[in-house]
Amino acid sequence: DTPEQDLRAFKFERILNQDTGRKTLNLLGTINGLPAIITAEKTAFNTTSPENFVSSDEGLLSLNLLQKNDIYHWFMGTISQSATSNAAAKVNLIYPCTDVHIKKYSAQQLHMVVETPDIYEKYVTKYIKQKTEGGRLNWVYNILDHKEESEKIVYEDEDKEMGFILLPDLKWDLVTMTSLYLSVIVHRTDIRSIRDFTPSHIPFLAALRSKVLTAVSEKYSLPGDLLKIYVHYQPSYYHFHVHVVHISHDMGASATVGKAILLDEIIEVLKLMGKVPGSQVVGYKDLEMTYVLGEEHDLWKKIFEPLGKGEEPTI
Ligand code: M7G
Repeated sequence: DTPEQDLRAFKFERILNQDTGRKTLNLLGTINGLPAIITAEKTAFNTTSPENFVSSDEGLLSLNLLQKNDIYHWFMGTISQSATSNAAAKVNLIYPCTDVHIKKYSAQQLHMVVETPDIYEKYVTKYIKQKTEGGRLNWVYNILDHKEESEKIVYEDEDKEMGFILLPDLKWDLVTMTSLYLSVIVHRTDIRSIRDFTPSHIPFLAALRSKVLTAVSEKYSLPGDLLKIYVHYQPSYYHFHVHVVHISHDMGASATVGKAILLDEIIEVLKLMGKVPGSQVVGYKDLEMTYVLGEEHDLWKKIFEPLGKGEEPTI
């Protein structure tokens, strides 16, 4: 079956989450009896020819005046759209999906947690090890081996130690510059998360940062001060990668405190390590990390919820 045939065969089961502000919808269902998730997001307005916005052929195709009062008028309208050049929505399909995907895309209560070096060492490392197994990183290796998405690569440095691939993130629609979203996926396989960084990684991170800025500026004519470059802790995928996002793009929780850490800040923190008198901090593994977790997240269920009740983690 083609990806479109798969998507059309989706049998709806329930809504996992909906955000009326960000205009997103997450649906759970099945395709050929296997669980599948559809996430949909209405796209930003296309502003390549704003003069056509009011055109009944190319812009607002039909209008319905809801009300008028003095100088105020409000309408509902339909907009001229095309799936290839001016789409109404960006639709992602994960098929077949796992329980972890279902939890990730479900509405849930959030909590701030403090991950001490001890909790990291004793429990979280076990969790991270599990999350690198079972084919969860296949999509990453497909990109690094040029098996998938190779035609989309924006820049590649092939060096085994210092190298990486810069390419569009699946969250980007590939056209709207103000929602530009790229990922940097490193070639080295020894960094699971920022917890693995020590000051010895400063040259690697600084060089990566500078090459990414040059590549984005050459490809998209975007200056560095229009980009947010950050890393997630915790990430969903434990192969080191960096998010490169247009400053105007409101990413919601994905780019806020409690989840996103600026690459520049990481480099600065690493520069201080080993220089603070009396400090035993050798790397990020020795820091207390505070972040946001949803109640459906395994780290919450298996580690932080039990610890909060004075019980032993079940990881
Ligand atoms: P993360 O910080 O591990 O997790 O980032 P998050 O999903 O909680 O942000 C992984 C990033 O990789 C996300 O921005 C995803 O949108 C992106 N991503 C995930 N997959 C499965 C793919 C893929 O197959 N191709 C590409 N290009 N990006 C992906």
